[in-house]
Amino acid sequence: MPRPLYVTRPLLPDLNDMHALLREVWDTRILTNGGPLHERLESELKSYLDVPTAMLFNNGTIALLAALKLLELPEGSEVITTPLTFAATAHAIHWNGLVPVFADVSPDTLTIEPESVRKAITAKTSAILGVHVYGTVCDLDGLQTIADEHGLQLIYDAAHAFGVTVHGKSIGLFGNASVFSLHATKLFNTAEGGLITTARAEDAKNLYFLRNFGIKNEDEVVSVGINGKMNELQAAMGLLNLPLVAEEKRVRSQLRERYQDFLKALPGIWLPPNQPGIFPSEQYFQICIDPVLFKRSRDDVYRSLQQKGIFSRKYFHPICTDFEPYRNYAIHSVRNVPHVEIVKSQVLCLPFHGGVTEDDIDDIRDEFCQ
Ligand code: T4K
Repeated sequence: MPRPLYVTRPLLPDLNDMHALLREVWDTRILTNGGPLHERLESELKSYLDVPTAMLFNNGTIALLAALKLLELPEGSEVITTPLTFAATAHAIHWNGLVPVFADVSPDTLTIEPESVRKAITAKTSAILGVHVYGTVCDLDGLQTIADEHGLQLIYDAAHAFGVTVHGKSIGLFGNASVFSLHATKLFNTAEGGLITTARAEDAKNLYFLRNFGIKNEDEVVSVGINGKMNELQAAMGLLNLPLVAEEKRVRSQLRERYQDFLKALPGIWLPPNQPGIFPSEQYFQICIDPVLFKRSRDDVYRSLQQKGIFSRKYFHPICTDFEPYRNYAIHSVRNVPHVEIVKSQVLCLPFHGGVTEDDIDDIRDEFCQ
């Protein structure tokens, strides 16, 4: 039994294929700054995701910073987001000189809840940053309606939503921009990497400047850009991993069914929502454990699995408002007690990747069905 078993396992290309592709890099000695492999990957991703603009970055966090910068939000203005996310989401807002404001999550999806967003709007609000957390798609219509009503920009952290479509339309086309992470822990990875997509072809030019110091040519710097460039080694990983994504998704989708088969009958276990019309990302398999109904706590299950070498994760506990920098920030909610405050001690992501074996599934089933 291969243990430890982690929550995720990166896709890796065949080492001989990687060697052959790296030969090209060694031959040209072009290592970064928009090399040929980078250009190929960017163009492949544009078609794969069916978007007019797809711009590679060196990681998802820098891509988030750049996407927020693209919106040219007034300094010090407020951006409403979810506290149930990775630290990078809130930090990217803060690093842009903006103020993160937190709104509660929907009990059905655990994504940011439009009615709670309404509660968080002030005269200083400039944007909403939705997160398709675990790959669950946000209430796209609900958020867009609010954004339109209040003249706000809408941006998505799609770190977990690579390849998702909504009634056939790429998730990367919603809102003003979508940001993907291509980190090792993501379904499609370039070891470290990020991607911004938008529905507007004209955004590519500004994003190009934002990721390359604002350099237009040898004599001109036209905007306050950063070093957001993906290098050729990352791009090589991406080119070879992209064709492997479909098979990994197929295996994960079977694993999802196996988990659901034994979990759905158990009292106190919340399962990921089934979202009609949505082609899923298969990024995470998140559940919530109600300690009263299930008669065991999330932390108890987490520790017990760990003793068997199975490393589930409590994503995203602690939530952003538990972090030192955001400790005094409110969570705006339609409830007296925000749902996220309850769910943060219940959520657990089970191992979800092509390396999970039958024995692993048996051990996880035994853990839940004692
Ligand atoms: N927005 C959202 C919603 C995000 O979730 C993230 C990143 C971002 C933005 C920012 O994107 P990036 O700047 O990272 O591209 C991991 C990742 O580092 C992070 O990318 C990811 N979200 C977050 C959810 O998970 P940790 O601290 O949980 O990583 P770590 O090292 O504990 O890895 C988890 C497990 O994965 C390990 O137990 C073993 C396995 N693993 C990990 C790595 C790095 C491997 O098997 N191989 C590996 O190379 O943050």
